Amino acid sequence: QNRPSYRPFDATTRSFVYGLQPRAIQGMLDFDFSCGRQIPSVAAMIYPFGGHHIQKFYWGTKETLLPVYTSVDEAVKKHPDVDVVVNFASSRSVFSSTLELLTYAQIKAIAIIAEGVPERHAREILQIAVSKGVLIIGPATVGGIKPGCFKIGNSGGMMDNIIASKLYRPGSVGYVSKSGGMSNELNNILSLYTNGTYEGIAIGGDRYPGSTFIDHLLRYEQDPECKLLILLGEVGGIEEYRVIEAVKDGRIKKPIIAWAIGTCAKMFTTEVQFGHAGSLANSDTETADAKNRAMREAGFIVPETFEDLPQVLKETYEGLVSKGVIKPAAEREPPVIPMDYKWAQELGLIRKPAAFISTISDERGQELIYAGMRITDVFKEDVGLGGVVSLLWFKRRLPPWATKFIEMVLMLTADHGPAVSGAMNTIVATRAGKDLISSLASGLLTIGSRFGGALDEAAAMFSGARDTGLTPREFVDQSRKANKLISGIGHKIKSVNNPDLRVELVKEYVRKHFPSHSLLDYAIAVEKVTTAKKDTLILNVDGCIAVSFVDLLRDSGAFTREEADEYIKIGTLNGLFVLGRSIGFIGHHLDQKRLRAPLYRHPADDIFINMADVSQPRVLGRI
Ligand code: Q5B
Repeated sequence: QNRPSYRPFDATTRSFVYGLQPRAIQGMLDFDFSCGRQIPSVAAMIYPFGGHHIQKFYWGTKETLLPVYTSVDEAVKKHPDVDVVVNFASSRSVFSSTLELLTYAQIKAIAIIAEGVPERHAREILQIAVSKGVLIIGPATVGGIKPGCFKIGNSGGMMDNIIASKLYRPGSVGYVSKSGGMSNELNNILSLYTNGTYEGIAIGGDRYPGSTFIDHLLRYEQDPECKLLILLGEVGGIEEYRVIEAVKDGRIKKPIIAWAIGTCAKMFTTEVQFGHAGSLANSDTETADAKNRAMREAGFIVPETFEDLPQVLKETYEGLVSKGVIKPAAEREPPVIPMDYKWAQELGLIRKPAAFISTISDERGQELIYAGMRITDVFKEDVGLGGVVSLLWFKRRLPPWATKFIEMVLMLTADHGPAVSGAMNTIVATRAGKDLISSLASGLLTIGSRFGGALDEAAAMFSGARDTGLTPREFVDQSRKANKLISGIGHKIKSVNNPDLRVELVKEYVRKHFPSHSLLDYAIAVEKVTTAKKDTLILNVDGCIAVSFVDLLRDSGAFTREEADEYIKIGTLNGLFVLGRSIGFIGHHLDQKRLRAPLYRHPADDIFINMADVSQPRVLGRI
């Protein structure tokens, strides 16, 4: 790039942002757009992790793509026009990344944002940078801003601040400060009392900044577009004295307004350390008062207090205008940049209907909440797994007999051996090399109206029959006439003579703890009819749980009749089997993994294969 050395940033400056900082980049691009730049000031991001990819940003009202490179080398080769890097690397990695950046002659300025960079590292970076003629801004800085041209990272604040401080076009005042916050304050004051900021740099608050006040003020002195200088120093260090020397020996001739912050330190009886690492007076000359005095004596324009700064600034600026040194340009309106949706929402300027409604849990606050109950209370009150199911499925706390029943169901249905359809499929999937979730899904997808998924229909059939006044025999006959199997009746291996003890346990619990069990009684009466026909046509585990749950929903007093019917209709009861059996399927998957079970292939002699012979051509129809 052919920029004079005193002007490291102009309206054609292109940069890399090191690190994934989409918000800062969007801020830089919005600033560029408001300045009227034709191309974005950010060419690419460099981020060593996560692979090469692209990210999307707004460019005014349109969108633009920026590449993310995993190496500096690739970025530099792809973008020979880039000579500035905004380095957002953390304090741990900023040293190595900056040293790497310094090996590329193309890079002429690096802003180091990280705080907490060890002083030893900062000094080593500085030494190499000086030898290579690279400008370092920072560490521990927001960076700086060149109105109308280039913005380093988050400097200048949000767009409303940038527009209000007229940073979208250059002014005539160059400043240097330590603090990013005070830079914003200066941008604001300059926009109110002068024609605005020409360039502003925050060198950062560390004891060993990569560039100091004098480096930037000497640049501004050389730059013909910069007419008035401001030095905002502070207590601690001796950098202000280097500027005093430059004023005294004539290297700085432009009018310079200065103030050292921290004059209040004398009001404290003890030593005061302000926010910055370097803002501590180690001797009398390092106090803010001594610096202000010395600067005043050297011919700087130093106000009496910081509050007087705007007035001093106004007078000096107007003097330069009247002398013709500053010729204020005609104002132009910046382009309107649409406000970010999130920001507008935060300000309460817009509203939008939510795409989803959720009523069972909330993790947005300090504490996770299940249906209004804080997770700490879930444990304090020991609601158990049944209590959690009642909160998340039914949005209410059920009485202990009901939550215990839910837990009993989950325990009873947890497994029924490896031979059942779902366990088989889980095992076959596992042995085919599938992972836990896939194998579990394979088992779960096997649950259907014949295996484990008969609860909802059983609940609907039994309650429907009883509610319409059918006797058990009439219900069985009617189902037979309609060629419909009764859901919840029948089992492959269990029978009257080989009873399913799970079913016996459920019956016993329900009879003992439920306030009423009329549908269970009805189902047992139906079972009497079906088993009289065939002893395997028992009330099976699906059926027994289903009718008992209808009794719970209808008679616990916790649900209205409409709610009870709705829970049956929306498939809640099959959820009990799915949840319980997931425990077993996971167990089967882990078991097969532990056993190192090889790929399963079903023996061919166990499959009767019958195929049509298609080796001879068949004539279809008549010719
Ligand atoms: N018949 C369960 O069939 C099974 C009849 C019926 C009237 C019926 C069958 C059925 C309804 C669905 C159901 C849940 C397929 C079962 C479960 C979990 C499990 C599983 C495990 C676990 C068994 C023989 C004769 C025929 C049929 C008649 C059969 N069912 N009549 N209503 N429901 N039930 N599923 O033994 O005159 O000879 O033509 O679909 O509730 O899945 O452990 O394995 O924990 O994992 O093969 O317990 O009952 O009997 O089909 O040969 O029928 O009985 O019409 O009469 P089977 P089939 P006919 S629990």
